[in-house]
Parts: sequence; C-alpha cells; structure tokens
Amino acid sequence: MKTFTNVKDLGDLKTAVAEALELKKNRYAYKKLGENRTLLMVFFNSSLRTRLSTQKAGMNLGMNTMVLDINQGAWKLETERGVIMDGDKTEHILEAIPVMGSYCDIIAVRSFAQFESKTFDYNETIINQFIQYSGKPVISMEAATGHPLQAFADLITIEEYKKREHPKVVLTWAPHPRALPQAVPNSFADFMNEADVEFVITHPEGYELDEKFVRGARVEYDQNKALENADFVYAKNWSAYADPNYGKILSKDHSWTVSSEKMALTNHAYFMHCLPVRRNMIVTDDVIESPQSLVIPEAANREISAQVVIKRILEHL
Ligand code: AN0
Ligand code: CP
Repeated sequence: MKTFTNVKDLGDLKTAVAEALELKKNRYAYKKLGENRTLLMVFFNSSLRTRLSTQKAGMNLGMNTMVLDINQGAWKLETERGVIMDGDKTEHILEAIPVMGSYCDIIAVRSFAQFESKTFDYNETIINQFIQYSGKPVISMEAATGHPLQAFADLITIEEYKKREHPKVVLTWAPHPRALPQAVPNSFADFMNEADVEFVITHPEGYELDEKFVRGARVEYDQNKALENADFVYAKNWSAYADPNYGKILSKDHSWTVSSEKMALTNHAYFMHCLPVRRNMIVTDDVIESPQSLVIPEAANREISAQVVIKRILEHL
C-alpha cells in the first residue's frame, strides 16, 4: 500500500477485517517492523481520537512518531499556486510538503473541507498535494471528502457486534449547530457499499450525498421507516453537498435526533457515532449511555484500523 485515502486502497475488505481482528489479539506482534521508521502526523484541524489512536498504532509497530499542528506553532501556509503572498501566509505548502516529507517515512494528514470552493474540496487539493510532493506514502486522517480510518474502524466494530449475517445498517443524518463536512458519511457509505450488509441512508431532502459514494444505495427520506428492523444505527450530521447549497445548514430539525423512541423502532439496534458528538442534538443522553451504545469500542478500534494501514505501508517500504 502506497497511499490510504479510500476503501479501494485496502483491497479485499474481508481480508482487511480479518487482519484487523488478528492484530487486535496481539497488537505488539510487529514491533520490529517500524524500527527506525518515523511517522509524521500533520494536523490542519483539531482531533482527539485520530491524534491519539494513529500515534498509538505507530508506536505499537515500533515507529517513532512526530505531530505537527499547522495552526498552532507552524507557519501559516498558502495552499494555492500563483497567489502573491502579501497577506498573513508566511510559507507556501509547495515548500512545506517536501520539507516535511524529508523528515519521515510515512506522512499522515488531517485536512477538512474548507467550504470555500466545492471544486477545491472535492478535488482533494490538499491531500493530493501531499501525495504528489512529499515523496512519501500518505495516510488520510480525514481529508476533505473522506475519513477512511474511521469507516474502517466502524466496519471492524460492526463485524465484532453483528448478531446475524447481512445486518441492516442505517446511516442517519441528525441535527448539529455548525456546518460539518460530508467526509464521515461519504466514507461510511463507501465502506458499507462494499461490505456484506443491507445499507440504508436516511436524511432530510436537500442533504443528498455525492453519488460517487452513495453508489445507488437505498435512500429513504422517512427516518422512522428507514429505522425499521435496523441492527445498527449510525448517526452523523453533515452539511449540504448539492448545489447551490454546498456547505450550508438546511435544517436543525430536532425530530431527527436519535432518541430512545427512535431506537424502539429498530431491531434492538446498536448505536454508533464517530465522535465527537453533541448530546441532545445528534443523540439523547439515554441512548448514548445505553448498553446498546458502541461509541467507546468504536473509538478504540481506531487504533486497530490505523495499525493495519500503517503495517501494510511499512511492509512495502
Ligand atoms: C468533524 C466532522 O464532522 O468531519 C470530525 C469528525 C471525526 N466533526 C466536527 O468537526 C465536530
Ligand atoms: N472520530 C474522529 O476522527 O475523532 P477526532 O476528530 O477526535 O480525531
């Protein structure tokens, strides 16, 4: 593996999940693999889970790990070529990337959608520049349009907890006060479409995701109907993707909040969310605190998903 930015980079998903579950039994089995190798993690945005789990995964494999927060301590970076740099940006990303690449063996990047230009975001301009100019394998730690380490951890969690083959998995939109990227639902759809599950997406009208990720999956606008017989309820807010509303909030309708009344419509489903989550916006206190809530084991599996990816890259260095 040379880069990890989407589900296809994992190849056969069943094999990848099996490798993850095997690694989870002994996460220190490959401690020699990363010896004298350095993982650099670059953050343009905040993180709790990705920062800790990816660093831990690198350390499990014997790597040295370094973290750079671009907006706290590093120089402000210009990202567009051709700009006259007479503003507040001190350094151009076209120098910064090869410099960062020179200090490490693998470079992991978090760079959210900026919502200034849909083309800039959906062309994955930032992470593609890292792929092109760092000279090193690149891992997405959530880029503009995807969060594959999260979706891989979600799939591992579903495999661990499913009570029947071909479980019904419902991705539901839920309200949030700020405009959030589509990266998490995009990648979740990307993975679920390849997994052995019955996948349904539910959201208010106007929140349709990019067809590149939905790929013909069933979209049900009636949340109650979508939740019927669900085995897993995966909640997430996202802002509008479709023009002319790209990046906008179209609804804060609290009737979409995942409550115990909503969970009662399901097949005693598990509740999932990538975190961080706003309680009583996305999900009520009682649902997230219930025994059916998988948010903590799901987050714990981020260490495992990252470790499979880093291990595979190390094996091909
Ligand atoms: C981010 C998002 O929705 O993409 C990160 C989630 C892992 N969430 C927030 O910014 C709250
Ligand atoms: N789920 C997730 O990626 O969390 P962080 O934003 O805290 O890394």
